[in-house]
Amino acid sequence: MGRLIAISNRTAADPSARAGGLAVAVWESLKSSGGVWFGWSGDIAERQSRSVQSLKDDGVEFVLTDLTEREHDQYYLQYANSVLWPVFHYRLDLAAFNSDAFQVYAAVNQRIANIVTERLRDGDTVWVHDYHFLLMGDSMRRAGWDGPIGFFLHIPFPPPEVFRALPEHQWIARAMCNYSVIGLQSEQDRSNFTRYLIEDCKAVDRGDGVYEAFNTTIKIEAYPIGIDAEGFAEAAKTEKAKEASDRIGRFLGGRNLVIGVDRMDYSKGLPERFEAVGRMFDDYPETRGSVSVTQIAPPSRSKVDEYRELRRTLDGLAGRINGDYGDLDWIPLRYLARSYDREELAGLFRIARVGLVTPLRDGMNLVCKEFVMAQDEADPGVLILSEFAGAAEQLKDALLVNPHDTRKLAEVIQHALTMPLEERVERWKSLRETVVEQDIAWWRKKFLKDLTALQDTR
Ligand code: ADQ
Repeated sequence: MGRLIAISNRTAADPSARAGGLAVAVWESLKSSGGVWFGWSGDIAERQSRSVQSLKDDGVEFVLTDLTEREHDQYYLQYANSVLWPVFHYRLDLAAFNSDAFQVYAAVNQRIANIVTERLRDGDTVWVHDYHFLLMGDSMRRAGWDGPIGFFLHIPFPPPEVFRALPEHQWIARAMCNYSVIGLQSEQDRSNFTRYLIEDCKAVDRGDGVYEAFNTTIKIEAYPIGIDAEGFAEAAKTEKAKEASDRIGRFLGGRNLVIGVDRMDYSKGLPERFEAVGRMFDDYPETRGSVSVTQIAPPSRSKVDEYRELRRTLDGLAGRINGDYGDLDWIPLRYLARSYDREELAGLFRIARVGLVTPLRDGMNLVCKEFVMAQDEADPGVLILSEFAGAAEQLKDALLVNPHDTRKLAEVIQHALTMPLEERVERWKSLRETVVEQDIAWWRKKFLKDLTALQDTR
């Protein structure tokens, strides 16, 4: 096999960014093939001084470009994060449609495609990641690359009825048909995307995940992303993890911990989760004084208005719940707007009785898988998982909930808190088996097997 070429908006050029699931998966694949990783440097520069830097680490080459202020604003903040992110999470109400920003988005895809294509060699395999680069396949074809290109979408693909609201939907779908393999997180996403192609692009289903559209064939499959399962289980047993459990243990004073860990994003269902917690203290008085809920949610993309609004809503809800129910020696709902490192999170998950993962919509969600792997097998906690996370298709033995139904969610939290040990162990064993079997290496191999199969037939 030739070199593996990865393209993603952010790369793991900074070693501290190699801890996340995607970074680990891509990094491991690149190291074994002596690959190249293209992306944004993270810097903003004037057009004239905008550079393309190349650096090498452990046999992997990073080729990074700066963005101009305008590119950063229109391509990244506007089109990717204020149009595509909400639409792909089924939130047309939050989309700030903007066709000027689309032009810049397309231009950035083309500019990076040119940088990549100039540096490609025959036999290279290209793997593009996520919604920042939906047009990359098409842009690379324009730049002259005719080898296989794989694409993996980390976020959901919406139903055709929602996708059609995007003014540029035809352009985007047609451009995506230049990819050779398109990977989606779940069966639901795969079915949404292929239904759109059949209904709007006259695609023909050739069976076995192969579709024909616009005179080309595309393999379209669900490849649910996993985590470094054994690595996370180990992280939960480190000294740092234990210190974090001890610190929160002192605050808990023997109470049960219910934990949530998310990026602060409207897709994660945080206001609904807070409402449900308030409801639980209302409907189940026995939980007052005996349960502490901790939500960790560092602000992300704080330049975008909706996130500031979300922050205000959460501050208000947490204040109300603590004002209504709190006591001299008990804070019912703690909300920490900061991030913790992997070992600390693992330690917090391990000591929690319940993990609350209730996004309104999520491509996969890795936190639920991390929660499972961090548990103590002799006394595991219970996972409550939204039926609208991609992970719900795999983790059937979690307590699956509709996050909009806050009354029911309150009841399910109470049920999880009182679940007998035997049932907790049984559910956890089954969840653990899936998370270990379908881990990050399994995901990478599954995708690359399909992509390189095309390379071999050329
Ligand atoms: P995200 O939306 O970022 O990812 P998720 O998969 O849950 O969501 O989390 C990614 C990582 O961030 C996890 O490893 C988690 O531990 C970490 N993280 C989250 N909150 C944190 C906090 N408060 N402090 C420290 N670390 C935190 C996108 C898609 C998901 C998809 C992933 C991978 O939106 O649906 O699962 O990509 O494909």
